[in-house]
Amino acid sequence: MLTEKNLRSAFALCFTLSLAHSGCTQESTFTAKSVSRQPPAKVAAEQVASDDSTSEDVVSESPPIAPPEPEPEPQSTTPPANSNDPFQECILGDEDRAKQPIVAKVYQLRTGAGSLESDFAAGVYRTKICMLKFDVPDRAFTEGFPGIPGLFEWFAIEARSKLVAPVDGNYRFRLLSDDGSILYLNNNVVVNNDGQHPPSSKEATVNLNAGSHDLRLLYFQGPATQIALQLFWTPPAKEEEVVPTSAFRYVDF
Ligand SMILES: [Ca+2]
Repeated sequence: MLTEKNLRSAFALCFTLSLAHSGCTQESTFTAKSVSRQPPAKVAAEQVASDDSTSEDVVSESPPIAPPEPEPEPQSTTPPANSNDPFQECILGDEDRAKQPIVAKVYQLRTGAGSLESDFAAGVYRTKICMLKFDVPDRAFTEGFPGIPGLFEWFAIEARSKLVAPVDGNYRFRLLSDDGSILYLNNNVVVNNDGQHPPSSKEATVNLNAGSHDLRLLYFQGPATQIALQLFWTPPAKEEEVVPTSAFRYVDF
């Protein structure tokens, strides 16, 4: 019977005598094949052990961690275009600038301020806000501005934007306010409604070319707490309306 022990002995004998006999070659080949089965098995076993080790290392050094919860998409705080809040925190994304086309700086005036002409220059800058349009009907103002909730009297705002005239022609502007206000277009006074007074309006007509025009609007609030600030226009062949948000373009201010 050909046992593995016998085959090993035959292989050893052939190797020692360096015989070229075909039987030896066949036997040694067979033996080699028999023996050669071990290394791959061993390598495989080692590989498994290595794999296990690697797995254990990974487990011990890096315990399973649940994937992080995806960051929730930031909710836009951009107010809707029809928001009733006239004074809003400015959201500075490009898209938001288009939605909030009017930028206004808020100044604190001295107590007892009587007009823009007499007191605006001495105002103390407090914050910057954004507006969708000038549409604050006569109402109580007790909330104050974003970031300055207590400022509801003796303040002024200086607003800037581009005003886009859709066509050439005469435009009538009406400025209603409590207290005073002044509208400038292209650095010229168009409507002067300055002074401390209850809700009242003044108007003027100007000829504008189609396109954008520099708009600056000053407003001040005297004693608490009623305020009003509305800017109306009557474009050529149109009815009067509050100048819509779509007519304003953001300017860096
Ligand atoms: Ca007032």
